[in-house]
Amino acid sequence: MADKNERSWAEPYKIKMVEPVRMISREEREKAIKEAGYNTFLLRSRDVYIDLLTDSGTSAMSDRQWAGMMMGDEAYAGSDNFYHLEEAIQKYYGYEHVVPTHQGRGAEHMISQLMIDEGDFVPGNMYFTTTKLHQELAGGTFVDVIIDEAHDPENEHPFKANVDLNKLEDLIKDKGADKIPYVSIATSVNMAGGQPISLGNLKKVRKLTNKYDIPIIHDMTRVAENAYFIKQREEGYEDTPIKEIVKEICSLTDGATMSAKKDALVNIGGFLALNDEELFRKAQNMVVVYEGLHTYGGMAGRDMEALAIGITESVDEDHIRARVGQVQYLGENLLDMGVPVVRPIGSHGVFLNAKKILPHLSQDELPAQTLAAELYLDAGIRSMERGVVSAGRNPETGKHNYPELELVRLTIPRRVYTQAHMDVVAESVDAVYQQREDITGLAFDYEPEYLRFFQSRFKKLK
Ligand code: P71
Repeated sequence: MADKNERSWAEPYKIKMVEPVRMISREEREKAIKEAGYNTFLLRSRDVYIDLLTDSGTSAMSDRQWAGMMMGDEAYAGSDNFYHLEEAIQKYYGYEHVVPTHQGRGAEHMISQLMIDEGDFVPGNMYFTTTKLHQELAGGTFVDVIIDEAHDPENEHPFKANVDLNKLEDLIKDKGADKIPYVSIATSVNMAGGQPISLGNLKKVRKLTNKYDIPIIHDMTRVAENAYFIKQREEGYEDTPIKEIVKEICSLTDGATMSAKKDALVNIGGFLALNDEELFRKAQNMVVVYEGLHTYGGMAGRDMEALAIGITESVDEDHIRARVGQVQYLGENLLDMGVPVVRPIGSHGVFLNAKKILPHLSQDELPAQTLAAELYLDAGIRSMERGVVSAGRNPETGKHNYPELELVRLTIPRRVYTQAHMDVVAESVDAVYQQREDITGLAFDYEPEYLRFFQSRFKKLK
């Protein structure tokens, strides 16, 4: 996307090392997807041509990050790299205390167990699969307080991750502030299509939670991408550096969970960051039970070094403009082709509206799962279902949750693919879109208990 009054962007790097990719034949793809039970998570990556399953842990690291890997201090305790990481988090995010974890869900596990009691309610701006599961395992119930616009894939609201303050206050009044351990606020909301929350809205959430003395825990997995949209769209922030916007977002919250595998440009890692000293002590004690010592939490020294450097790179203006710019480029190509996608185009991927593309399939025929399988068949492009399969079952009734959004996510890894790859993806989506009427649905063949989308198997309906 060309910024207003500016020339188009180009990647602020050149390529030093390449990794070959190949497309196997249509026959081989048919065999591969059948063997994978029509679940893209169960494909072997060697059978994939362009891998848009996720932007998680799939980034290309910079030469500086690789140099940092060589500086790994693999001492069991007190590794230098931990202190570098702590410094980077304090400098760029402003949180005081850091507990490293192996990835995001390790931090989600700890914050949920530490703060949520049986019977509590956790309001948030749309669920995320692992976040909600950990809240439920701790005895809580997630309550969605995102604005209604977020559930409408065609609504062009610039800040679809905003909190509906009435929904939030009604919940607090209804359940009582003592039943709400914290409000869970994600930046660049994944399940809504990579949509941002505005600083204006976050300030209001802060004011409301202050009134009831409720903390805010920030899922900061894609905070820099959210900051980019604030810079583009929110009045008064046009000239504010991304770094400052990121820090302002963090300053309005009390702590954060981070999957560093996204924004922060590493292949593995995460952390829990807290301002409250007492809670930090508890988390530090808990991490030794589940992750590792409090100065590595499941990461190698070299991983912590790469992460410290990745955080610095993630808030660089040129980087974030090219990163989000590439996603916008793909999205705009698809819009030009008339393919129904979630609008506005998100920060980390383009989300295809499977309900609209396959209107002849009921949600029980798993339109998004079906579309993801068809995309793989067409040109070996791997995407991810984000619909009824991801939404799982209601723990009380055992029935499927039926989300409004039935989406297929084309997730763009950072610094990995070129514009030509994006063109090939758009052509393939268009080819599948043209033959949409002939596509039949899927049914469950095997379903595991937790996070079923990862391991479920499906069979083709005739
Ligand atoms: C993504 C992932 C990875 C994933 C996780 C679950 C299902 C499918 C794919 C992970 C996130 C995330 C947010 C906002 C916490 C986690 C968990 N996203 N919050 O989008 O996006 O972090 O994977 O490091 O444990 O593909 P973790």
